[in-house]
Amino acid sequence: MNLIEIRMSQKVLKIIMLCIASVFLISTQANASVNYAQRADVKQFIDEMVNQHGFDRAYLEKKFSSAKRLDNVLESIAKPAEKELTWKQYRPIFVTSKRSNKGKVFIGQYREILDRAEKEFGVPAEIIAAIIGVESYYGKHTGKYTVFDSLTTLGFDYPKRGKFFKSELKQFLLLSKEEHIDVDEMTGSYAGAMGMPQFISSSYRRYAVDFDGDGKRDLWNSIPDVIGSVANYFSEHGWQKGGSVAYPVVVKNASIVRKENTLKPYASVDQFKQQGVSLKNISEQKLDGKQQATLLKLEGDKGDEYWLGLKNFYVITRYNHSDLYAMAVFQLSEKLKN
Ligand SMILES: [Ca+2]
Repeated sequence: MNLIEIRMSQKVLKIIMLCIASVFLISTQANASVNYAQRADVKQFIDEMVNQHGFDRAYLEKKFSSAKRLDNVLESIAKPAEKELTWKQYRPIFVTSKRSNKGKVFIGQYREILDRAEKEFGVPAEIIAAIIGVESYYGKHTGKYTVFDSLTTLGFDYPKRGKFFKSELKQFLLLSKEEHIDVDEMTGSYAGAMGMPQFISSSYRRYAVDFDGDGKRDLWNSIPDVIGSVANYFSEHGWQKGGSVAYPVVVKNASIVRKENTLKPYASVDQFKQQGVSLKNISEQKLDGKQQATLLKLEGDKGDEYWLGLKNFYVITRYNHSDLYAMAVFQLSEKLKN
């Protein structure tokens, strides 16, 4: 959601894979000479947390004096924007038989909880499972960075997005306090996405739910909490119960296709039909023509593909603002149905 920060350029992907491969070797490439607690900007931040949020000054000073600046986090985030992956490059990473087989096992194992989440939030089991499958390979890869160190590094040593990461750091400390979790135990991606669903701190505080009833919201260890939280996130972002996500279409006149894909639906299905867009699958012709959609063009392995993305497609992009991400989640979820 990143939100969750999946910047899927080829180079970044390689780095991610390298990180996974050698995570025990490089998880704390730290610059030991930095003492954050002595810096004026950090002192100001501590003042705010003490005065506005009731934190103990001595506790925060101690934490910040031992916070590590993670140089590899700065390197990862500062990579120049590179060519985005195309759909034909992106799809084989996430929409694989291996990932769908593992997803079916996951669904079988947690059927009861997924059904309960579906009933309560209206989000299908396959969509919830696909999100967890894409984000962390069903909970296997949740990130090895100490999020306190990552967010301190990014908040105070990455001016370009310092405001955002300082805000996330604040949310993170509040989360730690509310959930009674030691900041040093909270691990995640280099950009601070945590647990099996990779929630950033603000999303964790706002959307995570205690779905196993133990009084805690634990997205690292409780699968029920993870399932309920993903479902709640979708529900809160307007998931339409029983609604479709996307349909493959044929486009008669390519000039109506926008140069860049628009994530948000911007015209009705009927309007697209009037412009020569037709559904590929006849049995789906019953699609409500009044609902809003976006027309997407993706570079597939057999040439350009066209899709109508509906409201639920847009909702998936609220988890990660990427058309490729949403399409991968949708197609993986479809594979999980069979
Ligand atoms: Ca719980």
